[in-house]
Amino acid sequence: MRNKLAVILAAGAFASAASAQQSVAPAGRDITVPGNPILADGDYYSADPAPFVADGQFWILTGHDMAAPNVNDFIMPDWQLLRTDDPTPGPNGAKWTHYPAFLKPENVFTWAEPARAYAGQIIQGPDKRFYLYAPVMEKDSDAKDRFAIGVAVADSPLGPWRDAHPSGPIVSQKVPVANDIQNIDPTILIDDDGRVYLYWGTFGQMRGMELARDMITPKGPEQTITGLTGFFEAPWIMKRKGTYYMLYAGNKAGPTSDCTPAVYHACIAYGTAPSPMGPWIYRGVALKPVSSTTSHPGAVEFKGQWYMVYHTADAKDGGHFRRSVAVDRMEWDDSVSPALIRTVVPSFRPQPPQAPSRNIARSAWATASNDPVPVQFWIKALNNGAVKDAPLPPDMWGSWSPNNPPRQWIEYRWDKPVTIDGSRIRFWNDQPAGSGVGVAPPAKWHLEYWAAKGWKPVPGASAYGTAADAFQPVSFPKITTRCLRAVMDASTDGKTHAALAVQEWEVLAPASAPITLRESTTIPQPCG
Ligand code: FUB
Repeated sequence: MRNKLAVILAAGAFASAASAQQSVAPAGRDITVPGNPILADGDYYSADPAPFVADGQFWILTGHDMAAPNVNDFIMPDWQLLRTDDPTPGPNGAKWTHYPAFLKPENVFTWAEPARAYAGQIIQGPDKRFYLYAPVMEKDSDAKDRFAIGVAVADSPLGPWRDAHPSGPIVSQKVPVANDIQNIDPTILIDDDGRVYLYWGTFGQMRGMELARDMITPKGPEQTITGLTGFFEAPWIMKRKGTYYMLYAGNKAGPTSDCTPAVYHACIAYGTAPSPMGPWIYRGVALKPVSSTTSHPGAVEFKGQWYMVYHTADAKDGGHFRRSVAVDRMEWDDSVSPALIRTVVPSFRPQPPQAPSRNIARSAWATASNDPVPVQFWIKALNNGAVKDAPLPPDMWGSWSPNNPPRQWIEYRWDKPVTIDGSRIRFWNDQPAGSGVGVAPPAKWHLEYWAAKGWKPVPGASAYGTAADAFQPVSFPKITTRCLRAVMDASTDGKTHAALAVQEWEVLAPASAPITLRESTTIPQPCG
């Protein structure tokens, strides 16, 4: 509370000055971290990590997600810092210091709006001072998109921070040259020769530009960066053994993509170049998609070991807009030149054993009548055990297309026959029952199982409820099968058919047992 009040007072004191300054070094709180995510208890969500090394310590600048569980928006009022002298958890965990809300956009940039403290980066300049490159919203701009990149400077990561370019952002849709992209996600490199390069961008558009050695003044020209296959956002520039590496969130999607099956998800992809402005060549995937739809990388060498930081939805009550920062080792494959990055293996906190369950869907392999499913949906959402109040398309299987057929099915296959006597399904809709457009609950549905020679309706089933956004339970006398389908007749207005969507589909065994997750990547034989 003391810090919050002091920051408010500081903001008031500087309101009429040409530049703002956040004048309080915030207090940190020490925490012991047994594994990922670093902040896991749901008190503080953290996103968009950017690591840096200063004073022999490993630091992470992060954003701060504050969206309510059912809000699908980036509610990000401030930035946080995390600091440790060893990011790897030992037997007693890693020791971190957490500095919550150490900086707000409006307290350092007089020209910025509160909120939307998106992904920034701190780097130590040649003058030993720290420079923060921060995407914030300009409050008095008539640009179509008011996101802009400001630069702040401080003698210590904890501040006080002041605007290094008080006349406004160094990059926006208006400066240094007009552009029509969303100017966020800056990343910065000070090259071995002292030249400084800034990159930024999102929605598939990346720009790069040289800055003057003062770390602030655009030198130009602003260039469009190409060659980084599937680039979506979140670039991170780094250099190793003379090669320039660009990590980024990639969303080249499809059933055979090396990056992601579902377009809303992202992998962390990377490319290399022989010089800061390219030519860039795609090199592969450095981190597979995580539990949040967005993925955001940063990487740095610390005491001889490289680490990647990223965010996930893995904290308590986490979500796509309640993300949490994780850190893992990043290894190199020096058998090729330039070296490749070995795909990072995410690690987790020790988890309590899961409660036994009757649901055996999690050990099944899922497919659907509309395979390959449209890339906005994700077939594996059917049996991932996650149900959300406000799901995004990749949180469900779905069938939307411009001309929806009257019937669709989803299918589970197991490696061996299973005995079952119940099921629960959770439909999702954006249109009411009886609609012929959008996604509506099914007009009706039923279960079919593979019985020796063909698909047969599950005998003796109880009523099949069709309401969306609540599990619809069905029970039936025991059957043994290796394949089960939920067959859905689409809602119709008599002219066209709506699409269908299912968030989660459980299949119940007669008795609870420890949950088995499907580990095998081999597709079980079809039943028919
Ligand atoms: O946190 C807001 C946005 O989400 C960032 O700017 C992107 O990189 C994505 O992580």
